[in-house]
Amino acid sequence: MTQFDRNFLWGSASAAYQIEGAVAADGKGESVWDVWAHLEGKTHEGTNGDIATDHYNRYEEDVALMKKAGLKAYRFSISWTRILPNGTGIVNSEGINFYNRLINLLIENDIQPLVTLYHWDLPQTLQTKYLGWESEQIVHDFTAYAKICFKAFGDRVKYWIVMNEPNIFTHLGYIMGVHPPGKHDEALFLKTYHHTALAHAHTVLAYKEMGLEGQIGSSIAFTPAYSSTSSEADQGALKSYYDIGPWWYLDSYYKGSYPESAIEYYTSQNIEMPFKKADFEIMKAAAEVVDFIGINYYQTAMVAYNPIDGVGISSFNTTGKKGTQKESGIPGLYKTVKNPNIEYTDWDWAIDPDGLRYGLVELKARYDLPILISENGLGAFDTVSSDGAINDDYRIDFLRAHIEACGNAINEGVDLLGYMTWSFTDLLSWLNGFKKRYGFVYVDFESTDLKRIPKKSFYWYREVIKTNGEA
Ligand code: BGP
Repeated sequence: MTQFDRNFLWGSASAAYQIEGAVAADGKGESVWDVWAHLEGKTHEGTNGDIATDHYNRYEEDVALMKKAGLKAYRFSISWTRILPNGTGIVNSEGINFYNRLINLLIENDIQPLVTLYHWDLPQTLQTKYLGWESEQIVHDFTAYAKICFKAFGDRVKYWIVMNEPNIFTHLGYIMGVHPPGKHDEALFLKTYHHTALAHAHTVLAYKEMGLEGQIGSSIAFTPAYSSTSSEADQGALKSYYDIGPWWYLDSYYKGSYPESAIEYYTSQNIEMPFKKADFEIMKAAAEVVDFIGINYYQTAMVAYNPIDGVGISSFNTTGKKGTQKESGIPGLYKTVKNPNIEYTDWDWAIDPDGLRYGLVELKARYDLPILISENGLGAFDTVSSDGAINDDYRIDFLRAHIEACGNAINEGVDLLGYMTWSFTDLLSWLNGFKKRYGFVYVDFESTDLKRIPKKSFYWYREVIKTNGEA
């Protein structure tokens, strides 16, 4: 018998900057990504989202394909600068109209819209004006933007994701310097992350105050981990990894606090903590009423002790040349090492379906909330064969094993709302360009009409949905 509830949300996900294109159409303002991707050497092979899959102009074709695949849900993000070109102030009705058209079309086709409010495309005006997430003013401006969206679409949208992977965009933007604004500053990383937690909390509370019928949460990139040996040092490294990583990110959103041991660590490093006592009241109030935890799951990590003169943070494999990813870590605490028991993708991401079950069970034990898998998928170099087909059996194997892991987690008591694959069509990868593909639908980025071709996995997922997870 299937473990999946009959209302289980089988779907796929995307993000505005990665698909929409139409970068300046109908009054849209500039986002930090519109600027960043045009700076020399910031993205892989100079790729940018100016056109992307041109979803803004081709959304009808894309929704028709979703219908054909039988999707029950589709997760997409709203581009803040289509709604408010300067981040605050005058609302651009053309932007509202676009998302109304998309939402209505999805609903007409029995596809539940899951809407992300922030998937990294911060209005450039706010970056210029007060350095964006570095200023607490963003909390106010973001909440105001969210309320506009709730008012415009909240009668029809029943699932809201406030933030997408705040842990990733602040880490990449303020520690690694590979996302805008390209800084390397741990204190700023902690500060900007804290501002996302506050923005999430205020937004959740605002949503609840409006009394709309629907559910709200945020999506955190969740990488569960194992210790490489059972030695005390490696076990300690694993605890540090969780407290500085996943629990720091998730506790602030879902408990309204930060792990004590991590606060102690940062304080010992003379890094100033960004919070005020009153912040925790708001964060806790939101944690009490938030409806679900969103997680984006791609892989697990294996963690080992990292000596004080050990490795620091290293850059990612963005080329797809397997084996080029170096160890990365925090000296004196932990480092991530290769897991000898599992396979890796061409981008050196660990393929670990059972890690999803393990992670879901951990989350259930720590937070006891319903969970939405808001992203899971395999990035690969897909090729079109001579008969025009894309036989992505490796993607089918990957997704099938992860869906099985979801079923196992449900059997262990996890309340799972849905499963969104990343992604529906191929799209732009922030740091990896157009060649790292995730979709059920191949997009021919070389062709002028950006031709869409369903891959083998498209037809397979259709069966999965039809049989409620049995295929
Ligand atoms: C998540 C993001 C997505 C998407 C995905 C795949 O971190 O929320 O926007 O890009 O990862 O990552 P990548 O494109 O780097 O392979």
